[in-house]
Amino acid sequence: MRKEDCLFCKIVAGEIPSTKVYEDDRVLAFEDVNPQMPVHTLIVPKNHYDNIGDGVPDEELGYLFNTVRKVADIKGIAESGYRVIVNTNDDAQQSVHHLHVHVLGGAPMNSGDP
Ligand code: D5M
Repeated sequence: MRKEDCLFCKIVAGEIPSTKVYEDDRVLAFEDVNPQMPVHTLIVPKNHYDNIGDGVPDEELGYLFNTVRKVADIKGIAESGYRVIVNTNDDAQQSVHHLHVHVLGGAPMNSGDP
């Protein structure tokens, strides 16, 4: 499943470059172009879903969140700690409407941080 004119579908397809952190047949993790923390990696399912409420199968969601742990290991923040954010729709200011998980870390965070 792929959506025309979706930025992250184009990144998954390699049509727009990204700095890859992890990839397998189901997910892609890449560096956020506008990092809010020393570590700021995005993880997307290769299938297109607008957001977490877009009928994502449980198994797909589980796989996506398991990838968070892999990315935390790869980025070396598993022990120091990290924050996981999934912005959804307007109130959360979701700007790219392809489900994605932000993994943020690499420095101590305060409650007002992302
Ligand atoms: O977050 C969408 C995130 O996507 C935001 O942190 C910037 C990031 N972004 C936008 N374009 C790119 C490209 N081309 N590469 C990498 N990262 C990108 P949201 O949760 O929707 O507000």
